[in-house]
Amino acid sequence: MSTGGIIRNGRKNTIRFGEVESMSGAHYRLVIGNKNTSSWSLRPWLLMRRLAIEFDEIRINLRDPEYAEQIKAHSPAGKVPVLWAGDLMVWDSLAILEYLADKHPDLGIWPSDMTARAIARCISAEMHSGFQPLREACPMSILSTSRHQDEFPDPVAANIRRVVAIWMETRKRFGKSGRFLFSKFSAADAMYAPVASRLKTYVPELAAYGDDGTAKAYIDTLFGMPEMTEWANGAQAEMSLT
Ligand SMILES: N[C@@H](CCC(=O)N[C@@H](CS)C(=O)NCC(=O)O)C(=O)O
Repeated sequence: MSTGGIIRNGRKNTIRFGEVESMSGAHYRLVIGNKNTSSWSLRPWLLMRRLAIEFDEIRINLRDPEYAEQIKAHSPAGKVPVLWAGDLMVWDSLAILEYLADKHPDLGIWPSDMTARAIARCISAEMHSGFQPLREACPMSILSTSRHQDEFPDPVAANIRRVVAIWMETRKRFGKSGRFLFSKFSAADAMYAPVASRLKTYVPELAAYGDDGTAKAYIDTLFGMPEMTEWANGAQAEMSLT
């Protein structure tokens, strides 16, 4: 593993895996995988960038044959993402979002209304523990736009219909005063951003899965975020390295 140096405040053209990209004075360190494909990594990264929570970024190349050893240097769980807050290690994307919500109650990481918050947690947990057929059939590849498929096996199609229904229902019920699921960007949007990427890459026509235009517009909202562009640019920069 390249232990590398520290890149200060870097949004550099040249990037390396295994290096620490540092924001001066950042309290957190976020260990992530490849930006093109590491869907779990995108969730906390997007939330932290969007809400301007500063962090040092450590990238592990999951295509390196020795990646498992490299992750183990950061987490015995052997998975990314991992958040280091001082000497506290928080592994697992959803646990990281919950920890950040505890640490930064002023940032509105979950919706402030208790009913909305309960639903936000339900749909986030449903994403976190479900949609395996969709995840297996349509791995995230944020830079790919031409993998459209006209048909999917039934379990995958059922997942797509369920995601569309969740987005439509949530937007209609809680999203009237903004463009995100609960109007304002929240942890639920962070959890679904990689799902949006999958649908964008693989599903040409969401109307076939019940969309009345809400799901399509929501994907556009997520991909219109400058932070998503920053992530995709990072993915592009990594491609030359892998
Ligand atoms: N439930 C975990 C899943 C994490 C996960 O599967 N991460 C993948 C990368 S996206 C990983 O580390 N894969 C390496 C491996 O399984 O060896 C979370 O939410 O953080």
